[in-house]
Amino acid sequence: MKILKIILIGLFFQTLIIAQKPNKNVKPYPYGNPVITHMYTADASPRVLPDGRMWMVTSVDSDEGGGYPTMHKYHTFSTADMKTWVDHGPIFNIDDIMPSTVQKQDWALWAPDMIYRDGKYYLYYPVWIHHTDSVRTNGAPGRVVTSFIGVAVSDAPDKHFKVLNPKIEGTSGIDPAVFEDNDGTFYLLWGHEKIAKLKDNMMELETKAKELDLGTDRFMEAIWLHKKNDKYYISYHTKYGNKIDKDNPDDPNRDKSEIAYSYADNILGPYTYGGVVNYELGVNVNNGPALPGKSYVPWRLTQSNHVGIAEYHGQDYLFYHTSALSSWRQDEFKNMGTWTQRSVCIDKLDYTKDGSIIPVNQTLEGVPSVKINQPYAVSLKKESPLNIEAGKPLVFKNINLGTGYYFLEFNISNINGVGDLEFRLNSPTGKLIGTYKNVKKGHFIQAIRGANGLNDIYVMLKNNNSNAFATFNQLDLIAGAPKGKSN
Ligand code: FUB
Repeated sequence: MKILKIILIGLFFQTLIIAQKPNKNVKPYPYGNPVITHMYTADASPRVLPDGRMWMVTSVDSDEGGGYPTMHKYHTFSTADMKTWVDHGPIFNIDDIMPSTVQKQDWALWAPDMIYRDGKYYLYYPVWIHHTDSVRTNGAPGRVVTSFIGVAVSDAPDKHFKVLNPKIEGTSGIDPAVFEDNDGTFYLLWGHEKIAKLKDNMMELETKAKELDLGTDRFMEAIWLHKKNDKYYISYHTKYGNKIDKDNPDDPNRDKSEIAYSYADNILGPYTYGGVVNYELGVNVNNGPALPGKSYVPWRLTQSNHVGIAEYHGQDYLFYHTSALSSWRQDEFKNMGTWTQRSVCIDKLDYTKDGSIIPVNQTLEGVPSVKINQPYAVSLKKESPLNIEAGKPLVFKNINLGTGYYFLEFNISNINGVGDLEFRLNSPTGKLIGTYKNVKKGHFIQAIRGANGLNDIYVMLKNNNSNAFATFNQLDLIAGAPKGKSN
């Protein structure tokens, strides 16, 4: 009950209409963080896609003011070097989901996530409905808030997404995060520590939502799941309470607005509390411009924080957001900026030897440019056609996976029986890097994880019937270096 109350208080503050100053400073933003400086972006969800680029889908904060109720669209952005981002424009907006009978200011699109599966891109979005006092639900007076998760689909991450399921039954709350495990199972996480398996159609839950045990009561929102060396990490924005003294932001008695994490060996937990991933926004920024009369940067924020974590060629990155750009565009860092005019920042995320996350160093300059010196694709198929039989692995020796490949692309021209294709490193029981479930005839692209360095690749058809077989016409590792443009 106490947790629910704190969450509701947090959400209440977030929905306040925000007064803000005009963005009148047109001088170019001088630093590398935030990474997008021509508009306000928040809630980044990063993922490498089959073109080998790092993509992110973001919420969009309003230029004109209005705060969280005016968040009405998503953009996608991509990069080939982690430094230079291309804006692919709006891919979804509130008119795609809102009935014409309701008022626009009552509906908002908050933190989304996006994933690739079988030639399609799935966008999971939280619909936040904030009925103003003029609107009555079932005749009941007062303000009513509700939120749930919908899913939309597209053929490309930079094309318009169409609604697939406007409300996924069994969800309520915000901040969906989607995750594919190495065994080919897709999970949806959202709201208040909830997780469920997704059906193959990606638009319904296969299992009932389970409430995760994160080993702490610090969780507030913005759940994110990533996996590293077979360990599951769940990161989240912590409850920050309402005792915020702007003149004493480091007050030791105040619950801090941090990104914390919990870890587990099993995706469903129980998880153990691990500590801080990202301190409050603007804490310990070296050589940052100080707010006049203060010792901290003008985007020192004691509320709002968000997390997305993704690996790109051997380095993990934390995606978060700050109001540095707002403070710059309003009056060149003389004031705090508006905290609901947020902008996505990226910094490196590292681990200790035992797998603990080292709190991220928030930087002004952002991350260095990444150069990838390996081809986009490595072909594994040596003969044509190539048969794989159940129980008899195909082995490809000494494959140089360099700093990483992110997908396997294959074409199956013939099949007898149905089974799963497993991809492992170095032995039939070695590290599982990806699984394609219930393989059929056709062309497929399957995500893989942890495929780097020099390895033997084992491909196995899992079927109890020893007569089962499949015929590959193509079997390539792809997304080693980005396709096409170099930035
Ligand atoms: O951006 C709107 C909301 O603020 C998100 O859904 C939360 O995670 C917080 O970032």
